[in-house]
Amino acid sequence: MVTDTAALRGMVVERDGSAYRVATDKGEVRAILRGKARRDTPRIVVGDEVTLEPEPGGELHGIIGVGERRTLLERRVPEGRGTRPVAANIDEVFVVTATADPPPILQLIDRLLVVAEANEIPAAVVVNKRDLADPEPLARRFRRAGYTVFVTSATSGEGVPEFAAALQDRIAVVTGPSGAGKSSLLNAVQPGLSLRVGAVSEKVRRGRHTTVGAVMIPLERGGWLVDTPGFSEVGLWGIEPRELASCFPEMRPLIGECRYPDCRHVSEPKCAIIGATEHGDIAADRLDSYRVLLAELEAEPEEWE
Ligand SMILES: Nc1nc2c(ncn2[C@@H]2O[C@H](COP(=O)(O)OP(=O)(O)O)[C@@H](O)[C@H]2O)c(=O)[nH]1
Ligand SMILES: [Mg+2]
Ligand SMILES: [Zn+2]
Repeated sequence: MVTDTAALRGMVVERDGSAYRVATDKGEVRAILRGKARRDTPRIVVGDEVTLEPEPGGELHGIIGVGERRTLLERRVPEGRGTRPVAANIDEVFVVTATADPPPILQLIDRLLVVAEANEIPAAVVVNKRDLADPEPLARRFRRAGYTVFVTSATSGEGVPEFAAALQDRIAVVTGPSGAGKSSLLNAVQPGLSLRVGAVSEKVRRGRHTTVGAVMIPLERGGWLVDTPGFSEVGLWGIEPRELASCFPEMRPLIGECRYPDCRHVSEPKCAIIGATEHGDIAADRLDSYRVLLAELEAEPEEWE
C-alpha cells in the first residue's frame, strides 16, 4: 500500500484544546505540535501557515513547521509583562464607525487605528449609515490622515460591493464601536455572516483577561475574517510613548522636524506637528487624540515602557 507522505500545508483557523483546526486544500484537519517542532516553534496562532505531517491512520496531524509571519497582531498580557500573539498574517483592519446613531467617537476610532499601526497592520475606515447623515466630513477627516475610507449603508446597500471587494481573498479584521453596523455590513456582504466578538465598548477595558481565542471565518467569495477579542481589548499593546506619533500616518513624515529630538508634540516650542496643526495640515482633533493616548501611555507602569 502506498501512503501519501507529501507534506500538507494549511492555515490555522482555531485553537481547539491542545490541538489546532487547520484548513488545507484537502479539507480541515486537526493538528498538534510534535517532537522537535514543539520545542522550536513559537506560540502558534490563527492565521499561521503550517506544514503538516499526516499521521497514517491517526486522527491528528503533526505540525512540523510554521511559515514566516507577514504581520502579527499582539495584545498585552494582563498584569504581566510583554505581549501575547493573537493572530498572524492579517492583511487589513477595517474600523467601522456610523455617521450617527450612535454618534462617532473620534478618539475611539483613532485608538483602534493606532492599535493597527502599532502592530504594523494596514488599516482602513468604514463610514457606515451614510443614509442617516452626511458622511463626507467624517470620511474627509480620515482620508486626510492617510486612510482609505469606504462609505457605506448596510441598509440601502450603497458602498457594500466596494467593501466586499476589499475583503475578498484577504485576511481581515472588522472592528469598531458597538452599534456602528458591523454585523449588518457583514450580513450584507454574506448573509449569515456574524462575529461573536469584535464590538468595542466605549469604556476602555484594561487588564481584563479573556479566554476567548481568535477564530478565522471563511468568506464564500474567498478570504477570511478574523473574529478576535484582540481588538476589543483596546489597550495600547505596550507602545512606547515616543513611538506614538509614528502611529499617526499624517504625523510620521514630520517626526524629526521638531526643534527638540525628544519632542512630545504637546507644548514644546518649534514643534513641527503642532505647527502643521496650526496651518491646518493636520486635523486638530487628530492631535487631540494623540495627546489623550500619549497621556495614557505615559501613565502606564514602568514595565510597559
Ligand atoms: N440607518 C441605518 N441603520 C443601520 C445601518 N447599519 C446598521 N444599522 C442599524 O444599526 C443597528 C446596529 O447595527 P449592528 O449591525 O448590530 O451593529 P454592530 O454592533 O456594529 O454589529 C441595527 O439596528 C442596524 O439595523 C445603516 O447603514 N443605516
Ligand atoms: Mg454586532
Ligand atoms: Zn514635536
